[in-house]
Amino acid sequence: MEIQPTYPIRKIIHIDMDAFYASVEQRDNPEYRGKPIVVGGPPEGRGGVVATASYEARKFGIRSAMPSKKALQLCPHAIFVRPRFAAYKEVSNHIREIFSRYTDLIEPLSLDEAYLDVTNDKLGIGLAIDIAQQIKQAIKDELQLTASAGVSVNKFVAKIASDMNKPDGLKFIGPSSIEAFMETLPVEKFFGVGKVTAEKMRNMGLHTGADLKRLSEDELTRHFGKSGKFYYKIVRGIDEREVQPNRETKSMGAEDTFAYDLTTEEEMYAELEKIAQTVNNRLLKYDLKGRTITLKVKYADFKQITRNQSFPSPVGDFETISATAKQLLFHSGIDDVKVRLLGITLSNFGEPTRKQKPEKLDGQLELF
Ligand code: DCP
Ligand code: MG
Repeated sequence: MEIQPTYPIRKIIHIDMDAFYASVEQRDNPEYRGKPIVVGGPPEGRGGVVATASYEARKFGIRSAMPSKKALQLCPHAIFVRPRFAAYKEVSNHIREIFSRYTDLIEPLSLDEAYLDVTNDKLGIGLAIDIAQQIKQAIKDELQLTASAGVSVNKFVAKIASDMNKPDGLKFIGPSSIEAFMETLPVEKFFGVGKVTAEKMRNMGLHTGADLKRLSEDELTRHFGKSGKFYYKIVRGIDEREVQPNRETKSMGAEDTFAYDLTTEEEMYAELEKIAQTVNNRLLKYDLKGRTITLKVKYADFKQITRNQSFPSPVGDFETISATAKQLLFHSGIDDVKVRLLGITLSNFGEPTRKQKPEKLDGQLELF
């Protein structure tokens, strides 16, 4: 009897623009081309962070989310540019229009990144590699920008692949090479494995996919909860997640656990400003605004509280996020407390006309 695979075989492309904001700036300002460009907050003053850097700037070690001050230290002749989100949004709309020539199954992950399911492409091209090549060419011709594409049979492998030959890359990982590829992959590259889980895995002697593969599904679930089931499959190259064209983001935020407990108002406010800046950047990247701001505080004794405030219309700017979070923190009491974690989340992204009570967010803050 022939054994049929129990999971679907799809043709998935993951597209990601190269050094997105920086490339748009270099395209629109010829004097920036070939130069180290840092897009983000200014290096003077507090709280400025790098949104992205041109490839020329990355040679100096400059990376996204790094304080702009540090970027300046690494490369004193770098050119610092404030982001122009309207320009990035316009490019984003255009690339999505290009994608839609080939398929309607498009799941944007952010302004510069999307999954496409081209199992049944609109033009009947059939070969996913050809489709990826044509999309890259259209982006070059129509937008004078480069993108990298990953092609495979599922989302996870396609996403890993798009990152492998950046910039201007095209990488195909076919079904027969997936398992071998997974075995060499470091654990932190696996979907859903953050810093904390990666650390836990390394402490257990699990460094690569091959190590993960030695554990049974039960063992993985015992150690990593529900995600264990997912790891079990993914390390065998199985990822059944569909490309979801209308996926809704329910919340977006950032949090930080501190190396030592915060005890003064000044320290807490400074950390909240940093977190607010990260949240603001993420909201811009995903083109979102929300009507509810939630503050999460974890104390030294691991007690945790959340406090939220809702607005009549959606907000997303740094000032509002930072001021609201500080106010919520102030009202939760800051005298005689030891704070080990602070987090800010935006939610309630729906239409403002739909009357809703502020969401209760306790225990729902995992969606970062
Ligand atoms: N971005 C941001 N803050 C971050 C990460 C990213 O504001 N911490 C913004 C700037 C990026 C854009 O999102 O240009 C896309 O993010 P990517 O992670 O795809 O990074 P890039 O496109 O800049 O570079 P790469 O060529 O590595 O994809
Ligand atoms: Mg990118």
